[in-house]
Amino acid sequence: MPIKEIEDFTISYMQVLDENGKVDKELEPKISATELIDMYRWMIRAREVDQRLINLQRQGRIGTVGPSTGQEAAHVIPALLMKDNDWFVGAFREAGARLVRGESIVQALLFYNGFEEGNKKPENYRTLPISIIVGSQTLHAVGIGYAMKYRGDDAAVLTFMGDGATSEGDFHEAMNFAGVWQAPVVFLCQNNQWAISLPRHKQTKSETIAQKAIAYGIPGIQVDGNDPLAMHVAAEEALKRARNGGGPTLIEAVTYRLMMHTTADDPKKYRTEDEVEGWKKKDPIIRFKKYLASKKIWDAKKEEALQTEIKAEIDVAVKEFEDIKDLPPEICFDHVFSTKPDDIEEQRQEFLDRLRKETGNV
Ligand SMILES: Cc1ncc(C[n+]2csc(CCOP(=O)(O)OP(=O)(O)O)c2C)c(N)n1
Ligand SMILES: [Mg+2]
Repeated sequence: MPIKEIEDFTISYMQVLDENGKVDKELEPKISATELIDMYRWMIRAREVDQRLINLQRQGRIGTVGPSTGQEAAHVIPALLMKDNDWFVGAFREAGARLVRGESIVQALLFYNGFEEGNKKPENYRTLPISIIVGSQTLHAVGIGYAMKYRGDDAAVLTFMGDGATSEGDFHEAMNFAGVWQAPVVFLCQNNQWAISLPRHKQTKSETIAQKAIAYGIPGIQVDGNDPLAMHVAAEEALKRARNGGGPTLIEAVTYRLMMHTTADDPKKYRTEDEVEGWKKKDPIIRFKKYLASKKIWDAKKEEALQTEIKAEIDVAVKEFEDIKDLPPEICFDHVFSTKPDDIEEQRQEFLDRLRKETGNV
């Protein structure tokens, strides 16, 4: 029986800046010195806030945190390329990108202390709250994208998910309909090699996550997610495609979660120190700093000034957060439904009674 080849598929991998900070001159994007420094500042801000959140959790001053240290290039850079009228539909490991979108450090502290106020957005602010339900946000992103296309709004939606989310049905339904409807959605998968204790190879048999795009008829690319320049090139192209009516894109950003899944997790139980050490050498911040230094736009003095400035900014935010007095612990019951059902009110009462008994002062 004659066999006819119908289609031939390939998946590309892009790296512009290697682990040693050496740039591929042919692929190097033209980015002004001001913008390059801005990219670096936001990545440092993300890293410092992340590390402080872990410390505060360890001191019992905030609740559980899911750190994003090591993944800054993968989420901060695409967020920086967004326009005000683009929609940000995140998961839970893009804290730095949320800072870029204008959320404050105080809001992050509120959220990680269990107060939904941390998720409050100003009116008409095109950023959805953190989504803990793995993969679910991708459907919201496509719904928003479809609505924008219907209304003739020429903005893009940037949605984030982890490698683990790609084995959820939601992700596939979202990709399928994004393809069918040519919705202006950029799917940005932060493949950090782990879904809690489940390694990437037990998550999917596919060689790459990027190739999943092929099944849905949309462009897919694998990018070195620890390379800020490659992330810049890939995200800019995908966002432009979305805004110009070219439909969705899947970007697989190959990165690594350098810290624990959340502060309630001990990664030593399921992965080796050698693996972590290997990835530390690929840290996006280290290589980007080398690149900036090679361009003679960054030095030790500037680094010190930046670190001092950001640490002071975080100190102020922590103080502001710890000085907030008017957030009663039962406030979480306010945000479950817009019209409060009786059983939620009963639960609030039960919670208050218990609190009164335990503390005697509510
Ligand atoms: C639908 C659903 N199932 C399970 C969980 C519990 N859970 C939280 S995070 C996580 C792993 C997610 O892995 P990945 O998508 O790779 O994101 P990462 O945590 O690595 O950023 C799981 C299973 C959840 N939140 N939602
Ligand atoms: Mg993961």
